[in-house]
Amino acid sequence: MKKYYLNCRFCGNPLTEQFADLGMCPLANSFIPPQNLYKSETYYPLNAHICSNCFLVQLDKFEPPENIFIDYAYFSSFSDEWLKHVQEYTEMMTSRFHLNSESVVIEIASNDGYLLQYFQEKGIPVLGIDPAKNVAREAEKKGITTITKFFCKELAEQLTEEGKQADLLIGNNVLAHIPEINDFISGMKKILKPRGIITMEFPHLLKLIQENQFDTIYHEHFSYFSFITVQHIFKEYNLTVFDVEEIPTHGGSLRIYAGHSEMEYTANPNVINLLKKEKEMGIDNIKTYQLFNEQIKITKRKILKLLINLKEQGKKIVGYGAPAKGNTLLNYCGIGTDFLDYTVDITPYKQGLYLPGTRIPVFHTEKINETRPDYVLILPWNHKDEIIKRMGYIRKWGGKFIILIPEIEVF
Ligand code: DWN
Repeated sequence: MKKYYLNCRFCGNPLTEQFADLGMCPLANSFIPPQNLYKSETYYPLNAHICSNCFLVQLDKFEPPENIFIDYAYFSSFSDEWLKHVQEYTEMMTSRFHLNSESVVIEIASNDGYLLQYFQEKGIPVLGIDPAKNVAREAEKKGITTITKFFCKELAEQLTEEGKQADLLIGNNVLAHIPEINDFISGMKKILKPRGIITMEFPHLLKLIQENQFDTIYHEHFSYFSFITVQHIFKEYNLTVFDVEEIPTHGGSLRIYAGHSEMEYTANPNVINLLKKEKEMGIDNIKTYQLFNEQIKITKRKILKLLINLKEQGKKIVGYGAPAKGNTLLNYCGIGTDFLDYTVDITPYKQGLYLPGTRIPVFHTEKINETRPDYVLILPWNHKDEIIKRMGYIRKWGGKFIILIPEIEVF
């Protein structure tokens, strides 16, 4: 059975242009328990293509979402900054769209209830949808009803029949994780009340290119979006994107606002300006994408030069964080325990496990105080400020931080 496609998952155009070839890599969140250390591991081509018709950057689907997201390693509530971000979002949406106890807020990929908890506190009815049973359990503990299924058109139709439609339909960092994007968007169209609003946040492809964020390419991110492409996809399903914000999360994301086109929304200046900015940056020109591969190779060589140099000086280097993106970077650059003695993470689920491919052990953050390494390589660079605040005590023994993306920094 063909397990991957060679046509654009949105427009069907044959994919002929390569965007990034990151070699062979295990699934970024397939952490290894100790008992499996001497078992084999599956590697897949990590090879992103760009559609020359709709400019959707995408990966082949080697593993279906069922094999990735049912037992999931990522818990959104482990970042204070991220919780602050979504709490501010809740306040803004409640006032902008006059949400109240009569409204219904539905979040697709609701994770551990990190966001819906703030609407719930306001007495606004919420419903979570997330297939990851282990993560959804945490949401249920917060009293947030969560349907542990993948969102799709069929589920949208079933919920609509049950009278469960959304005044506000939220999808943060989910769009990239959807292989069947056409079915997903038509499901959103279905479950949205006539005057309902959709907001979605997703990493901005323009930032990925401009800031060298090649490590955010991994198999659970099936697609990578520019604003032009998202607007085009929504329009295909009679959804109008009428507002957009550039936000700093996850290395630079977009938050879009959309509604039924039948409500005749007009695009505001933010939309017009971002379209103009993307065109000026060549986001609708295939040549822009053809340079990225070379950019990645240069970055890899710079990273290896730094780490080889430090190891030749006899320095002790450890990782901080066990993010999915870290596994792309470490596997692509060939950085194993020959460079990093271990890494740490505040997520209990990850502690005691080993990173996929490199088999670098993941410990509790306390380990750093015990071993007092010379350098701490921050793998989730998108949380740099929060992590430096949390780990500032390494200065006591002269410890330094290393950041590799967007540029190498040692400080
Ligand atoms: O798209 C996705 C994004 C939203 O989150 C998912 N596919 C999976 C995940 O990607 P990631 O794992 O690269 O995300 P983060 O947010 O960069 O991962 C942060 C990791 O760092 C988590 O394992 C938690 C950990 N962490 C920590 O140990 N100490 C995070 C902070 C802020 C800390 O202080």
